[in-house]
Amino acid sequence: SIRHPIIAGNWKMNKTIREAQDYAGRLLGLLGETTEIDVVVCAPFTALSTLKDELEESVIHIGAQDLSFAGNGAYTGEISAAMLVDTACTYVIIGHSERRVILRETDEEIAKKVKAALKAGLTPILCVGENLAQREESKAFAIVRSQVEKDLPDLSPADLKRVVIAYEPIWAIGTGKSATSADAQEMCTMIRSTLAGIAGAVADEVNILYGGSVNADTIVELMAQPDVDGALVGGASLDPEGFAKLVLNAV
Ligand code: G2H
Repeated sequence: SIRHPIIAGNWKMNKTIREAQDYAGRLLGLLGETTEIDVVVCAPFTALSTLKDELEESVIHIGAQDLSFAGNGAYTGEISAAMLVDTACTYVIIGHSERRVILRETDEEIAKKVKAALKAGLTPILCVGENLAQREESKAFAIVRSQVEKDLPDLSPADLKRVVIAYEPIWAIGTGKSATSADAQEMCTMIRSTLAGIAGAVADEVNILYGGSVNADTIVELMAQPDVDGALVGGASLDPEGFAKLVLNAV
């Protein structure tokens, strides 16, 4: 494949500074030489500066879980792309379903965040995915296609190539109920053809990940799917030994 696989851990709202420091040291010991896969740790804002100290010089990449669409100024509580770059972040999750559902983020806001990330040189990990009702009504493909089109409007092929997409069916998140690797492959193929419709051949260079209750066992079959280029991992990324095992199983 012309794509270099990515395994990104998403800690969500977990870990103190001290826990983050301990985790980084242990992960470095386990994966400090791993170059076959890009390993990313997406941490809460409060842990990023510590991760910078621990990981900046290593092969392990640092990611955030959100950013502001705005550049700077009167946006109380927000964090800008430049601030993330300042803490050595190179990735940022955008539009996670928990933010879409709980915090009511819209496709319009998400599209602006993707642009802000790209402009600052960050790699956005754009999350898309249908809920259970939508899947049961056979609307999954239409929903995901519409998210991809709305969240990535008028991007040049050069910009689109830098976007990572994570397909995360909402019914499989943190439920222990993973999509089958065939379901994941089918949707990731559809996403790639949607991207080809938007930007042509560059779609073959876009990394498309699967997320939703991925563990050290399920990763093996997922990685064997031709259009699945890695995973976004929540619960199974919280323990460094378990996460390292998952990454090594993906190689
Ligand atoms: C989906 C995933 C990571 P989990 O949210 O983004 O979490 O692996 O716990 O289902």
